[in-house]
Amino acid sequence: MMKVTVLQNIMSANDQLAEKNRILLDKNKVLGVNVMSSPGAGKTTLLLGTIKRLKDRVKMAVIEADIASTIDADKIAAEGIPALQINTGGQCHIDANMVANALDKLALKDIDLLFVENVGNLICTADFRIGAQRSIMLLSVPEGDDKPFKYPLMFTTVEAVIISKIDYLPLSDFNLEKFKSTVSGMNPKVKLFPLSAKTGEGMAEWTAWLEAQLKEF
Ligand SMILES: Nc1nc2c(ncn2[C@@H]2O[C@H](COP(=O)(O)OP(=O)(O)OP(=O)(O)O)[C@@H](O)[C@H]2O)c(=O)[nH]1
Ligand SMILES: [Mg+2]
Repeated sequence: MMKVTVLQNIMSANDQLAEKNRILLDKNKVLGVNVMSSPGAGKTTLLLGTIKRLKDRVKMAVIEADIASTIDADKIAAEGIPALQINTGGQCHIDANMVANALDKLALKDIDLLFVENVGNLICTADFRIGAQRSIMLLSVPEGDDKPFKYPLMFTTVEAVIISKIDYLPLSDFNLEKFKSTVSGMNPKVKLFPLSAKTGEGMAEWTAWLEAQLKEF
C-alpha cells in the first residue's frame, strides 16, 4: 500500500516538471521528440541518418541517455550537431528532472528540433513523461512481431512507430502486415514507418513526417 502511494507522488512530481519542460520548449519554438526502444533497436543509427538528411535545413540537437558511457553522444557530435550525454547510473529511463538539467545547458534559441534518445528499454521509458511534444518508438525486425502484445503501453503512448532494420525482413519470420494492423488496432492514430537506416529505404517518409510536425507545431 505504502509503495503505491510513494510511486504516485514520484509520478506527479515528474509530470509537473515535464510540463515545465514542455512550456520551456514551446516558448523557444523547439520541437522535442522522445525516442524510445529496446537496447540496440537502432535509435542512434536512425538519428544519425536523420541528421544527415535534414541538417542543411533544420537546426537540430540531441540529448543522449544511457546508463553509462558517452558513445552515442560522441557519434552525434561527430556530425557537428550539439549533443549532450546523460548517464542515468542504473535508472532504466530518463526523467523530467534530468531533461530539465540538460535543457539548461542547451542554446534553445538556436534549435528547431531536439531529439531525446531515451535509455534502451521497452518498459519503464513509456511511464515517464519528459516534456517532449512528440514521442516515438522503434521496434526492429529481429525483435519479432509479437512485441505489441507483450509491451502494449509503449505502443499506445507514441505518435509514431518506426519498424527499423527492414533490410532483415528477407531473413526473418517477421510479418510486417500483421504487425502494422496489430499496432494500428491498438493505437488508431499512430503513424507507421518501416525503414532501414542502413540502406536508406523508408527514410524519406520518416523525415517528411518530422518536417510536417515542425510546420504544424
Ligand atoms: N542491418 C541493420 N542494422 C542496423 C540498422 N539500424 C541500426 N543497425 C545496427 O544495430 C546496432 C544497434 O544500433 P544502435 O543505433 O546503436 O541502436 P540503439 O537503439 O541506439 O542502441 P542503444 O542506444 O544501445 O539502446 C548497430 O550495430 C547498428 O549498426 C538497420 O537499419 N539495419
Ligand atoms: Mg543509442
